[in-house]
Amino acid sequence: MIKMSKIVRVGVTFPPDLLKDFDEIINKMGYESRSKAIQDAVRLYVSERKWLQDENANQTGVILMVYDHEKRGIDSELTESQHHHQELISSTMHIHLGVRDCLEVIAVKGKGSEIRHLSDELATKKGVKILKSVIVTV
Ligand code: NI
Repeated sequence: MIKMSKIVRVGVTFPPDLLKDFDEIINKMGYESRSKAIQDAVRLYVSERKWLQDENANQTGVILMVYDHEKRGIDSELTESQHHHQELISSTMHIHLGVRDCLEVIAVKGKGSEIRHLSDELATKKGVKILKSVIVTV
């Protein structure tokens, strides 16, 4: 019986500019092989999108947001939302950025649909300027 190789070779085409940018970045990062860098990039892509497909599965990640703490009522609204979803939240880190802006990093663990619900609830509050959810599915 012939043993199947664990590595599959594929041919991919790239627009030259994209490949140039990619190579510049991975060289600065210190990648020795383009294949390893492409594998990592694809793994990240899959990981970022997998949770969108399977919202019932347990997921882990962080919600990262920047908000203006001088917006009236925002601090208590954000705290209230987080208390409401305390079963999802493992930890919250708060960093004061400048005079008005705050960065909050919320570590979450739970059903994908519930993480999305919390993420949407926070993102739509007045005063929240940036919100990103990073879910890691390995
Ligand atoms: Ni702050």
